[in-house]
Amino acid sequence: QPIGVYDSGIGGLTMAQAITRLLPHERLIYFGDTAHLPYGDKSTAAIQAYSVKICNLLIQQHCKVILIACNSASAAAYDLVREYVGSKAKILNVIDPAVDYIGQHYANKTVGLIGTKQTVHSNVYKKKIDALDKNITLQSLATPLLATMIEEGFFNNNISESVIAKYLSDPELENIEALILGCTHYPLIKNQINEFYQGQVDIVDASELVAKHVKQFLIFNDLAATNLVKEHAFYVSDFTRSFEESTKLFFDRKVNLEHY
Ligand code: DGN
Repeated sequence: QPIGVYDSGIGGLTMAQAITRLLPHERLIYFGDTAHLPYGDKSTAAIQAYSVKICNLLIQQHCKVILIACNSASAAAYDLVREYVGSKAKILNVIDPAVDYIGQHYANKTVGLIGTKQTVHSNVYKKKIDALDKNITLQSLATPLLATMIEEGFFNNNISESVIAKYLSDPELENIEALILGCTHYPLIKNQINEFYQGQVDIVDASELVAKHVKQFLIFNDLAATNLVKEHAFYVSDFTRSFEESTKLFFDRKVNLEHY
């Protein structure tokens, strides 16, 4: 049985890639909800409705686990989707693995978070980090241009450099020891963020943490695949060139996109 992975667009591919590296036997079914991109500016109700529709498809495709590979949807829809899906599939989100990591490494410290408006204004990271009771101060900044900029292919160039520098110079992010990349698109600009901080701030990229979490989850629940049977499948709700090019970038080959 496959693992379902979904995001508004290409962001979740950073998670999908990390999972395929760590778990080469697992088959993935990826859904990029490109017709409704970006999720970050949508209402909670809208993101919940998109998530339910996508989960229905992934369940029809017999996914054993569904990873909400989007922070905005993890913030807006994780609880609802878990309840909706019930025992038909296990639902994982991308926020909990990052929060666990922060709890283990940054007690009594100040940590920054960047993400979409939905993620930051939901306060989900703050609530989960406060619940750890480790005296961690979280300073958050919504950076709504970043995901759209990345989705349009603007990364590793001087335009993305200026946008990144403008956001990261915000007083809200002063004196932080680590920065959580609270959007699954941001691993694509991790190098540029590192350059901005010149190694002074640790960058918490959830993709590897999430992949490890998925692995542990599969092993613990005795759900891990033993031999790869079929190719991964990719669905989109709208064909976009940027999505097609990104899948090439992540999977080193042209993949067949199906419309749903
Ligand atoms: N990649 C998504 C996230 O992690 O929040 C959403 C980005 C977007 O749609 N703006």
